[in-house]
Amino acid sequence: MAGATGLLPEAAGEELDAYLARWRQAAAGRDAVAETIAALARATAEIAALVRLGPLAGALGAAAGAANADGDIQKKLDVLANDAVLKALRACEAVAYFASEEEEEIQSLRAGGACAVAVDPLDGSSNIDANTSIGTIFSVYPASPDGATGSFFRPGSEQVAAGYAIYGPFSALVLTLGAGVDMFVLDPSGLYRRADAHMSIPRSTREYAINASNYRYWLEPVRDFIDDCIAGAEGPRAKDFNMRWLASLVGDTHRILSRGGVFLYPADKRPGYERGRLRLMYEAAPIAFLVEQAGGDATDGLTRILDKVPGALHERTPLVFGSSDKVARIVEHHADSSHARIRSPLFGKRGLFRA
Ligand code: AFP
Repeated sequence: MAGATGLLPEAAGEELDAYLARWRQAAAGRDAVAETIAALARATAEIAALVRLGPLAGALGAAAGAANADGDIQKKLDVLANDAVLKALRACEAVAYFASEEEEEIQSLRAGGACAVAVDPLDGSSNIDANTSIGTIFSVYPASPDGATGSFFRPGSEQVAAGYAIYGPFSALVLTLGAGVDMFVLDPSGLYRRADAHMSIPRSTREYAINASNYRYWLEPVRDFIDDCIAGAEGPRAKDFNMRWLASLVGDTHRILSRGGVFLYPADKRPGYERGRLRLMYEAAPIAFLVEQAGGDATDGLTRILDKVPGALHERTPLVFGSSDKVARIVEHHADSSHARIRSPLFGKRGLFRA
């Protein structure tokens, strides 16, 4: 039955503000994180309203006339999204430091703030004019007494919150505060309402996500894994697989959180891709926190993402995450590559004794 808005059932979910109020009252020391998440929610609701206008808001996918620190050409929406997040965090008394894909340096916002926030303000920029899902990714750390660098150059396991906003057929905020993953859907009035208590990733999957056009650049462990998937029921895995690739980390993550799967953006042989394409601090680490909280795993092929410490603001990392059985198999492939591989005609070009 339609609710007061005429669109929502009466039993629509709990508003994010009420959820955060309950969370902060349940234990001491949570006020700053709750206020930071509320500020990020306001900023992402503002970005969602802009994205919803599409071309009516002007050419959001057009080049903004500059490149970011990592050399990516900035789109208008990259800049507008960064401005929206920075404005909301400047107004939030809880936030001391701000790191962003669109900023050359870490910004100090407020002395005495208890939190440090790293963001990819607009992930999936190449999809803006294609009207496919894009998003904002965020990571929250306790501000360090050692200042800006101490607040961000640390293992991702020290995050206190992480999440993303996805701007798609429905817009939503997917959030972890360290006790599972919840989804809040943006309703027509601009409020986030809880829609899914504790998203979880199935251990196994038959679906992988990778940009297959880069096959010739991949290193052997990734090629071996994908070859086995493509070989399907007649190959060593003895089952068929499916592939998806949205070229939007947020979109691929949301699918994997919703139904399982494994995502790979590996290192490859192209110049500049020696560590893949995705950035550790504001893309891989927050996604890894969410994925682990949902029962999945995230690695660079050899090291757990949440154990890695960035050495630079825009440092890249190979990224593999999703259903834990498949992540484990990809790690095995990477471990195998350090040993002579048995070449056997029985299984074409690869080992007889493969797990
Ligand atoms: P853009 O924000 O520049 O579109 O990059 C998006 C992204 O960082 C990530 O969201 C995708 O998974 C990945 O790049 C897609 O990379 P390819 O275009 O090389 O497939």
